[in-house]
Amino acid sequence: MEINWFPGHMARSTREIESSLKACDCVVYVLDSRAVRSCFNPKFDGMINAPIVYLLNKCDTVERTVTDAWVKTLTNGKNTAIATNGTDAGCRKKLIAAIKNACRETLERQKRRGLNAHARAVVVGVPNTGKSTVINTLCGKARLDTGNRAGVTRSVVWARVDETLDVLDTPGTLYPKISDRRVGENLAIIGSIKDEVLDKTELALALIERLNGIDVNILQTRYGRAVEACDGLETIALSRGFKIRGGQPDTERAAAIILDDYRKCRLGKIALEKCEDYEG
Ligand SMILES: Nc1nc2c(ncn2[C@@H]2O[C@H](COP(=O)(O)OP(=O)(O)OP(=O)(O)O)[C@@H](O)[C@H]2O)c(=O)[nH]1
Ligand SMILES: [Mg+2]
Repeated sequence: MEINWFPGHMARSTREIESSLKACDCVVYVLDSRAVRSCFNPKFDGMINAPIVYLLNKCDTVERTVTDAWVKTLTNGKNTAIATNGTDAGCRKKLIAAIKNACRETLERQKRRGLNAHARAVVVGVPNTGKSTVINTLCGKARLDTGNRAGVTRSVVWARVDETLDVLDTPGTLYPKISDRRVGENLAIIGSIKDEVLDKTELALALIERLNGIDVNILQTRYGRAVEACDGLETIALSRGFKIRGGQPDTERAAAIILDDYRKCRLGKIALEKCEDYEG
């Protein structure tokens, strides 16, 4: 499945983000725990010099072992990683501490000079990973618009966390051509690509294949029968009683259902990519 979704506003946002990255004290890179590797945007390669705090966000959608492995791999000298549930106010303290720790050089330098300590962090990530939600949690109030679809935030906006920290929300950005088929599929499955530009039937078939590759019982448990890649959408439609006129199985509705079931974790806590897949 070829994915190409890089509208004008995204190109514009990428340029704006590039200049903010140069001036910030730390970068908060928000990744979706279900497809961490696929959430890395190659456009940012070489743009980031500041320390990075990687957020394995939506950690509630995968097993703890998955995020633990990514945290270990992504934490090194300058950069740190933490698993977060952006919707959970209980994460606030941990998030603020991690960001201020990444900005500590700036904060300490200002203190030494007798200045008011103040740092700026830029929040980046592909669409729908939870950037604005995380910032609302950081600020302790629903300041920014959020929504479970790609492309909610349309322009950069500063938000004050407290007197020593400001964070910049940015629109989710991708890159012009996603040449790796699996990466494109992963991003589409987790909702980082606008649904309107996707062929949902093709995507649902890819998801069936992927889930069966992980464990054939996942779909069997949910839909009460074995779901094969070749006629999986017919099987799901039949199991749910979805029919079109003439009694044929409604495969379009079945495609929408399996994607929704995956995204809402009704199939279980399932990561599409694991850290181990990339080791060695
Ligand atoms: N399950 C779960 N959902 C989350 C988490 N964080 C955010 N969400 C949900 O993910 C969806 C997207 O959140 P946003 O904050 O709008 O994502 P964004 O990265 O700002 O999206 P764009 O502005 O489109 O790039 C919303 O429905 C949030 O409620 C999380 O940790 N776990
Ligand atoms: Mg947003």
